[in-house]
Amino acid sequence: MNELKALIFDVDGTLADTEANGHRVAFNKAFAEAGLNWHWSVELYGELLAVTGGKERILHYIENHRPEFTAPGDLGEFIASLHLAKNGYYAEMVAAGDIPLRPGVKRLLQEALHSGLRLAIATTTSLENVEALLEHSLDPDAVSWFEVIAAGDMVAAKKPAPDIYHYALKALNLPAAQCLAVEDSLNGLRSALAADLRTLVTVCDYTRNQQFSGAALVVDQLGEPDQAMTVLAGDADVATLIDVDTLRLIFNQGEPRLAERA
Ligand code: XBP
Ligand code: MG
Repeated sequence: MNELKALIFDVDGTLADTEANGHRVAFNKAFAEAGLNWHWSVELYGELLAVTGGKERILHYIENHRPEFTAPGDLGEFIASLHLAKNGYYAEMVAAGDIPLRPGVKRLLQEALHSGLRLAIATTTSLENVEALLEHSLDPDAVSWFEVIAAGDMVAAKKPAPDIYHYALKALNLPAAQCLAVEDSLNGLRSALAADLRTLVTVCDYTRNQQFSGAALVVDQLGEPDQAMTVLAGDADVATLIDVDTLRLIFNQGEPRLAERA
């Protein structure tokens, strides 16, 4: 039987609720700064999250919501500069401590490290955004807790494609059968399953109504000793939080079935 050797974490929505009060707000500030009358409400942003990647999301918005828009110059360059400005505002918010981690994240990461599990990240957002979040919201040294940070444009195809997980597995030099992914969204789960990874889903506000067929377990949060999680799908026995024992329990329940990966 395969032994669990490493955990591969998504970032946005999984480590922290970065979207509604983080990236979304930063996108809107960048739009205003560029003199655009675009505003992404909490509700619209939830729809736009179907498209992963900030640059890809802006392009999708222009094509579907602003078909009359003409960029000043090259569209790709215009989107890239808007996205850069967005990330500047996002970095300010993270540095100000405005984006706390979700319950149980710090506890689980520390416990995993102490028990000898290797840690990695596979995310759609940029390396700079991940490092800022780890440093300011987790621990000044937290970047070094992760052996691999697979992020953003390091791969051509973003989630739900498996590329970012393939990249992380290759850098870890481990087979998928010895790793567990932690995700918050259907796009993330699809990406992990397509890379043959068993996957724990911890839903966030934007994803709690999605269907997570193929997940090893679906919970509403990782939980804390004084804040029990709710199991939404799967079997965590009597566990009230996700700790390393719970991860091993769900890992040993078996590989994702082929039919569930589609
Ligand atoms: C996260 C994303 C990202 C963030 C914004 O998806 O789709 O695009 O919304 O980050 P996941 P960037 O959690 O599945 O990785 O603007 O840097 O793309
Ligand atoms: Mg996510």
